[in-house]
Amino acid sequence: WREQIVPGAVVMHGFVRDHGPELLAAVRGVVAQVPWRHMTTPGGHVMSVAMSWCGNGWSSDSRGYRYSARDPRSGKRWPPIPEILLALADEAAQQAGFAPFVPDSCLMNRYDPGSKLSLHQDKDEHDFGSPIVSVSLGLPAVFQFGGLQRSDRARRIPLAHGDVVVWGGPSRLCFHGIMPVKEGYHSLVGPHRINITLRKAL
Ligand code: MD3
Ligand code: FE
Repeated sequence: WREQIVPGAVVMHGFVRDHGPELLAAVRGVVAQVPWRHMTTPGGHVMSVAMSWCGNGWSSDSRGYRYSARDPRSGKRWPPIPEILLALADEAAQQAGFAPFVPDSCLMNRYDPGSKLSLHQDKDEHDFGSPIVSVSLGLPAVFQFGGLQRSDRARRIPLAHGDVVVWGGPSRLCFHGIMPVKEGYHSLVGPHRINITLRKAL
C-alpha cells in the first residue's frame, strides 16, 4: 500500500518485494567494480555505513562532499546505472507524481548490524527540483524524518525489504537519518540492510 508521510514524500510498501534477486544482482555487479568503502566525513569521522555507487559517484574529503562522473584516482568513469534501476526509478517517480525522472547518480549504502546514518540533509545535488527514489533491501530499519531545521522533531518510519520511498517537492530538503540497524539475517541479503538511492545530481 501507499502512504504519504508529508507532502512530496510517499512510501510505497513492498513496491519491489518480488524483484529482490534482480536488484541484488545489479548491486553486486556494481560492487564488483566499485567495492564497498567506508568514507571519511569532512569532519574526520569514518562512517559506519559502507558505500558504493554508479553513474555520477559521490566523494567526501576535507573540502566537503561532491559528485563526479569519474573516479579521481583512475580517471575512469564510474560504472553506468543498471537498466533495472533506471526503470524502477522512473516507474516509482511516475506513481508518486514526479514523471519523468532520469537519475544520473545511484548511491548504495550497506548497513551492518549497528550501522547508522545520523540526521542530515541531502544538499550536494545541483537539482533540488528532481525527487530522490530510495529502495530498501534486506534487514528492516527505522527511518527518522524531520523538518527543514535540524532541531525539528523527527518522526520514525519503519522500512522493510522491498519498500520504495519517493522524496520530492517540499520534502526534498528535510533532515533524515537511519537508526542503528538491529542484528538479524535476511534470507536473500544476509546480515545487512542495503539502501539504493537514485538521484539527479549534476
Ligand atoms: C529524505 N540514505 O544516502 S534513504 C542517503 O536508508 C540517505 O540509506 C538513507 O539518507 C538510507 O543520503 C535514507 C531515504 C532518503 C533519501 C534521500 C532523502 C530520504 C530522503 C532526501 C530528502 C529527504
Ligand atoms: Fe540522505
